[in-house]
Formats: sequence, C-alpha cells, structure tokens
Amino acid sequence: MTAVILFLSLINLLSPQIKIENAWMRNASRGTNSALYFDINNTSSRDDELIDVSSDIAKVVQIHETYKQGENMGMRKVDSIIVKGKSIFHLSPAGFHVMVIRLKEDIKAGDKKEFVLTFRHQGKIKIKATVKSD
Ligand SMILES: [Cu+2]
Repeated sequence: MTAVILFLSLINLLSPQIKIENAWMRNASRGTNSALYFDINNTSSRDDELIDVSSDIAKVVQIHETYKQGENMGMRKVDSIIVKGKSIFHLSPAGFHVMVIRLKEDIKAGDKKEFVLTFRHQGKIKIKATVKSD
C-alpha cells in the first residue's frame, strides 16, 4: 500500500496536473500598475484552486475579477479562482486577471517576468510571463 502511494505521488511530481499556458502581461512603467493573464489547464479530474500569486517586481499582487454595475465596468479583489477538473480557465483583459500593483521597475515589451502561483492541491508553480505592448 505504501509503495502504491509513493508511486502515485511520484507520478504527481513528474507530471504536473496544472499547466499554465500563454502567460503575458502589459508593459508599464515603474510606479504604475499592470495586469497578468494566462490560461490554467487543469488536466486532472480533480478541481483545484488558485489561491495566491506573488512576484518581486511589484509591491502588491492580487487576483481580480471584472464586473458590470449598470453601465460601468469595475474590478475587485477575489480570494481565489476555482478551476474545475478537466477544464481550462482563461484569465483575460475583460475577465479575471492578476493585478500587478505599483511596479518596482519598468517592464518593457519582450521582457520575461517571473511569478509564483500557488494552488491548493498542486502547490507552487513558477511561471514566466512575456511582456507585450498594447
Ligand atoms: Cu484589476
């Protein structure tokens, strides 16, 4: 039994069940805000949950959603994003995104910036986002 569990957790380590694809963010200058987008591909049948995003390039990093209130669009912080098993969750400019607040440096088109995503089950995943201009 122990051997089976060990074997299964080894498979887990070798082939991540959560794949982060198409990570990109907008160019912006030091002191201003930017946003990070990516697709979360959950290849396992178990739901998972993005609970934290961090980076050294900004003072504050938050998960946000976009919402509509009457004619106005707004955005607000959410605690997490749930990704259903066998599904892909898209973060996008008009939807969920990661707000990168008060950049410590200029970020220019072509740069690659590192973020650490934390999932409830998968744990930490390091990604590199490509900076694009509008
Ligand atoms: Cu936002």
